[in-house]
Amino acid sequence: MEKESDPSNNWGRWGDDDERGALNLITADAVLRAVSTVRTGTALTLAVPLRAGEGPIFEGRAPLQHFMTRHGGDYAAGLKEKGFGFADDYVLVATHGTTHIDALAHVWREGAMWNGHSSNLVTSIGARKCGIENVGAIVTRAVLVDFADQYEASGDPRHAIDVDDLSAAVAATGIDVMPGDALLVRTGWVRAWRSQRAQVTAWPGLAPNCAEWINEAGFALVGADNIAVELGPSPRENDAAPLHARLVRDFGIYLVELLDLEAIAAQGRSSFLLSIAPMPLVGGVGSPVNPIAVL
Ligand code: UVW
Repeated sequence: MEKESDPSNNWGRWGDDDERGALNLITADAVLRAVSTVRTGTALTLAVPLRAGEGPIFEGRAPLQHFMTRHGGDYAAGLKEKGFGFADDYVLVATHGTTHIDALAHVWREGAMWNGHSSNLVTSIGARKCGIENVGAIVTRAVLVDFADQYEASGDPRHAIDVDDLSAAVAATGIDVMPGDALLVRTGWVRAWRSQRAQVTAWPGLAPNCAEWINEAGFALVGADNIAVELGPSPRENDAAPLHARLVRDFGIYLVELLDLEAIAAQGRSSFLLSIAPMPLVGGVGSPVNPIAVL
């Protein structure tokens, strides 16, 4: 049962022990609303390809490594199997090092993460509260807004999308946003990065003043084709990630980063079914994902 809302945060709204935050808004009705948007049955991935040694990836995180542990060379060297051959491989990937979802245990401020859980519960052996395993399967309706051309036209590597831009773009879709919907924001950064017109040191994104509006609209998650959903580096001195702090820690709203929104933008659809299934990595603070849009 939901408690009365507190405009300063959503702590306690889904119970004092809650570890799932705004995903509680994705009810069976929200899933059925997503299903009702399906028209053609076309399915698209929203993930950037995983390539060994390549990004895009935030500075300080190591790119993915891919190791082949069984391949044709073993057989060429004389390895025998009974009538067949096979290949095996391993990947070493930062959970936030490609298209990914942040767990609620990813961020905190003043010693408290989502719902007031202590940041001391996140240790070198993993998160004892709010780990990524709490997410489960996400199926909901996505609302897509597109600022890619505005970013290109601005010439500003840190083009800011503020609350007026965002609310006007969502209103222009004509969609009546409902609790549990997902907001997807195409900033244009992945397109620019791919054609070597952008760096991982600066990216366009949502301004800090978007947080309260996103929460009041009822979005359960926000995804974007940039490093951090929010504008980076932060426009606020001494506040490295203001939108992470408000959305993830205070409101329990999930962030999905480094999406590839090029193919879905080309479809000209503002709403569709979105499915995201993080790895059930117990104690993980994020997970690579391959989000699927169904049109
Ligand atoms: C950054 O904040 C840079 O990204 P993420 O939220 O994945 O950690």
